[in-house]
Amino acid sequence: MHRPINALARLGLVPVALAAAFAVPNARIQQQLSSSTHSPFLGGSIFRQQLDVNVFSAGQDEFYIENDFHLTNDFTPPYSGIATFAHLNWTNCFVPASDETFDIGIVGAPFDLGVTYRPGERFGPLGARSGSRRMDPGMDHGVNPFTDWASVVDCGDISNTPFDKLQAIHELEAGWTKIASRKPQNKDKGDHVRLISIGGDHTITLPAIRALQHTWGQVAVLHFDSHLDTWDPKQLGGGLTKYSEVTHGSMLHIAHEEGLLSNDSNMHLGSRSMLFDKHYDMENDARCGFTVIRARMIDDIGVDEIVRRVVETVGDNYVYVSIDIDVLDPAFTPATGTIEPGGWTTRELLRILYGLSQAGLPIIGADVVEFAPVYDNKAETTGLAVTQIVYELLQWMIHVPVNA
Ligand SMILES: [Mn+2]
Repeated sequence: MHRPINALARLGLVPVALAAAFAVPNARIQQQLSSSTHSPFLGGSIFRQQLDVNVFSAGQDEFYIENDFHLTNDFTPPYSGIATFAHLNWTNCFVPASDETFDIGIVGAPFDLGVTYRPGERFGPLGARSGSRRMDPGMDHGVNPFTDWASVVDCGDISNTPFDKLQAIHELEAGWTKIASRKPQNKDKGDHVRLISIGGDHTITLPAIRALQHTWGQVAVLHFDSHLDTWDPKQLGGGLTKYSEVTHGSMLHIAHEEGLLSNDSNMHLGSRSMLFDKHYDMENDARCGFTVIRARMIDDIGVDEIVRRVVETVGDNYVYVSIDIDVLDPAFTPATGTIEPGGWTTRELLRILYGLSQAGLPIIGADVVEFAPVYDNKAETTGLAVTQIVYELLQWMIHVPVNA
């Protein structure tokens, strides 16, 4: 009687006492079912037949899962397990007690207090890890960036308050500074760890490069984005309070004011948004040290010429790569905060990043921002694009080791 429960108990999956407790109500239910088989509904329904579960389970012992099934099977399906980026090992990069060394870390910055349109980017790191689940450190095609010279880990997220924007920005900077103090595993390939950060709205780039300044000094920012993000806060509806000035559209203006950016080596790539004041905005942008390659120029000059111009502009500066996924067309990344039609394809962006990698530009850090998973489609188009961009940035870091 009641063999399934008893069998589970035999395998240690259900306590014997629990199996015994199931026996009584189960018998009552069977009685009730058999006494109601003459009702009009049950007479014509699939419930009419009284099924004896004991008949079904008889003779099926060979199908019971052994207790140690998961210990003897090496294959782990990509949709299972706890979500770290690409199933990488998790290292708590923020506590001194964790002394595990690594060379490249993936780190989340769940923050969206600086958006002007759609919120929800605080879920970006979670979405990216979910989107990366088909990637696996064991998968090999050409150079495997997970198993080449570098130790690559998932650092988890930088904790920051959802209640106070300025406090959260301080906490994010403290998180990146803490990680920057870690010693790399392969010191012959570089004297500092490098990070690929996953946003978060674009405001997070400001505390990220604030933290990098101690190590690398001024950096050339390659800013892939449909917008300028060098807006003077007073152009962007700010200027009311200190709190209102820091947004995902003004952080590069502030970074320039703080002396974090190289003088004339920064670039916007893929720009196409409207301007508030085309004279003032562009003059201010040039003052912040940026030149622009607009989105539609790709059809006139092509990928190779874009790469050549970037290499020429960057010179011998260290490069920080900041990728707002709204640089891509909404067809490829619909799940973002401030969408602008007419952007690049995923393939074009990946090919440009590959070109810059092959040119040997010294990449010292990167972020991929503005992914708000709630607006993604059922096929997770945006999440997949985000993780493929992270993968390409990782390839670049593997290809070009950097010393400070
Ligand atoms: Mn942006």
